[in-house]
Amino acid sequence: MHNQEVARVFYEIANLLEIKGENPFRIRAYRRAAQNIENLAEDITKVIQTNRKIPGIGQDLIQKIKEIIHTGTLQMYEELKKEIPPGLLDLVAIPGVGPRTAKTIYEHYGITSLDDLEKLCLEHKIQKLPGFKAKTEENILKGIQLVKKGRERRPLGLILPVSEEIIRTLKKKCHLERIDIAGSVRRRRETVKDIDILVCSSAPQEVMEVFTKLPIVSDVIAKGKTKSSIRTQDGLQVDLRVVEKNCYGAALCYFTGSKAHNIRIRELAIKKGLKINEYGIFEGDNYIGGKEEEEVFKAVGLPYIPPELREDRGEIEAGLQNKLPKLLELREIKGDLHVHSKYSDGAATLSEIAEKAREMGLQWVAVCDHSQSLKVAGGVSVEDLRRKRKEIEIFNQSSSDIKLLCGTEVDILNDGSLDYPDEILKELDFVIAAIHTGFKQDEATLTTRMVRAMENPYVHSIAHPTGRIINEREGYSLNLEQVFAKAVQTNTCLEINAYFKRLDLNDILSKTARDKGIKLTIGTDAHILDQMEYLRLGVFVARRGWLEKGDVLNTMSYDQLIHFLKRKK
Ligand code: DGT
Ligand code: CA
Repeated sequence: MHNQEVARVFYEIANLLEIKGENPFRIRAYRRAAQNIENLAEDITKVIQTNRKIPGIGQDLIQKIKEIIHTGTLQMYEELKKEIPPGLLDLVAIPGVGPRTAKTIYEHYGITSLDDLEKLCLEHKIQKLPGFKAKTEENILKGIQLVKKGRERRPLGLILPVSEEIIRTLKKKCHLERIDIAGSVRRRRETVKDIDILVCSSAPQEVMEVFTKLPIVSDVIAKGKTKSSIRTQDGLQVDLRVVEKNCYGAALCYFTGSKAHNIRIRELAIKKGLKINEYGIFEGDNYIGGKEEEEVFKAVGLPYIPPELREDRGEIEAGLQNKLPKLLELREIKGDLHVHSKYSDGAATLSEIAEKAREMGLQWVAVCDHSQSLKVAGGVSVEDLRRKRKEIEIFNQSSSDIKLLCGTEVDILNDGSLDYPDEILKELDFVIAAIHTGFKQDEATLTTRMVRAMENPYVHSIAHPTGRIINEREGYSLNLEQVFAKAVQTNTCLEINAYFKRLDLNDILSKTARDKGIKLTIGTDAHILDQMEYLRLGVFVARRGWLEKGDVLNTMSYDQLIHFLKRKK
């Protein structure tokens, strides 16, 4: 996957140009291109090879992308970097800093490192700069914390494709009996520190050779007979272990974790006079099993526990009482409840969206474009919304398999009213309401806004309810207890936004919502077709939140869904 690499270069070019004070259109073009590339669910190399269009990317940028893929960098970027003091780009990467702020700070204090900036903030020297406030300083400090955290843990949505690519290559090039992703990636945690891979092979040396020479490798940290570690060009660590056939299941359990879950399993084992570790299940010194994961659970009196639940959040107790949930499966999902089309800032037409849904084996899609006042995101006027509805009606009449729902992601305005009048909302199949402005309001104001939106009889769900963006922004200050209570009272659903940086509601909050009887809606928030593939990330969150088929609207057939959505009205 070169997507991240290419996107990063383009983002940095945009920042460098901004520091230099270049043409804003040129800067925006690079940033948009970077965003669209980052959001591709497929490898950009493939997209370019097959001559497919990427929005915002013309011939000039395609040449640049090819150069990055072939040489690992871009001449023009390297030249630009020479014009800017080293380290300044690191400051720009801090959320809440940006090129202009970084430039001002640099001009006054001459610093270019994160730690120096943190020190200046703590000494309250930043708020003394012209045009800076105490709040700016506070936000920069928060931003620094986020960057530090982000260096440690990256979003699953970016790491999963890398893991899968490694597995594919190893399978193709080595003699393997078994191979699995373990660790937090297998448990589908929203962010991960590194990739853990487990292998069983009759030719372990060959596996180590191939692994340490993968094209993504930048350093080999360790290369041994049974364990090797590499670092990718992106700075991500990947560990690979080879284990014997007889202990494969026990090792897979051990290296899947979580650590907290493993501890509970071992305690149960001890109570039964057994010992369980990565080498197997033992009675005294006698090996009595461990080839399959199921044997480990069985030995301690548990049914198989899916990896997503292994966090010691009640799965052991539930398992012992045979009350584990029957987790939602990706194949049970029949549609996507949040996709943007060309009507607002999406790149695809209605029929392209339908075609993508067909390809993914879905049955329907709710096309939810932005509402009229969200001008930056191509908010749809009332007139265009009616045109869209007509187009969807005609589409549905002629489509025998895929159905579209005419939806909107209506803005919750600053006073809590909605960005379309009720007469308009009531004509739509599906309405999600979202906060896109006034993030910095206080808890009471934000909560009241959201609660008011839920009181509207035409609002079915709240999109990305907490507003957090992984490694970039904390959620809005909301009183979630009140939000959940109002959702119950008004029969309003809450979204699990499946976009890789959002995953909001998260696993724990999804479980809380479900326990209260709230239904969840999974929506990818796709702005380009490839992003519809993020649907699985939404399912992962749901599974980590103990959700079953009946807890999410996405498992309904089109007719069931339309029937259900009428209930609120
Ligand atoms: P992360 O931080 O995203 O990499 O999360 P994990 O869970 O992948 O953590 P990692 O990579 O440190 O370890 C992989 C698994 O190996 C972990 O989930 C459980 C197991 N493990 C690692 N160290 C220990 C340990 O000291 N004790 C136990 N019981 N298990 C361990
Ligand atoms: Ca790990």
